[in-house]
Amino acid sequence: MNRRIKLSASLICADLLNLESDLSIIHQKGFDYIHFDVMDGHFVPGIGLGTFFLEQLTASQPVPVDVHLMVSDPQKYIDEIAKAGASIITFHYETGKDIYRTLQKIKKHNIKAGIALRPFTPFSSILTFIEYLDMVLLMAYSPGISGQEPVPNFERRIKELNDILDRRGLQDIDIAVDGGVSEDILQKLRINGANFFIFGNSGLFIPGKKLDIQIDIIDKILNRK
Ligand code: S6P
Ligand code: MG
Repeated sequence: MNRRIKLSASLICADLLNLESDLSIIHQKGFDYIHFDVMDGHFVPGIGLGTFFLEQLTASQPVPVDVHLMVSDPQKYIDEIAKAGASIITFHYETGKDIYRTLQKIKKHNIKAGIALRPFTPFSSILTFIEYLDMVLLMAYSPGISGQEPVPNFERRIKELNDILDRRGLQDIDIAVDGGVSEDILQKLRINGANFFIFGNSGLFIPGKKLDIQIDIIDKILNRK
């Protein structure tokens, strides 16, 4: 439970027409990552964020980028995404593709590898390879469409994963939460063991609210500064 708190801002929810300003605030306020959703319209309903954009993003600003692949065939994109400058690549267990080979492909680029899970995917499915991971990303709702509510009792799922990692002495694996991370539930997510928070429309890019003030609220809740 002593994992360092890490904050990531979900790019797809930012003000894309004023991106420079949003990204500069995120940097100044000490965010650890920019979260970059890649959607293929097959694994999830939406289509989004491609490699050219990623290349520009990593080349033009200093905050590292964590890429969340919501695609049916993650292996196919690993090299391209790593070369575009990703610092973490996370892909979904539910793709059913060769997990070990995909992890190897990511590690070959000397970057971090994460596995993402839909809300009802059991943890038993990842136990055989959990120690190879740098991060487990828990989707609080079914991926693909942002701004939904977390599934009921989602925090119990965080606790379950936290206990599994504790029992195995895997303190270095980040527990990430993606989807519905709002100021109302942040404390509950943290207490149950999450340390890597991905903020989108629910907690960071809120219409009518100023980004820097919203980050101050987050910092206060997490006791970050
Ligand atoms: C959802 C995607 C997320 C969202 C966003 C969720 O499919 O994986 O990364 O873009 O970060 O946050 P929110 O607060 O909009 O639900
Ligand atoms: Mg995501």
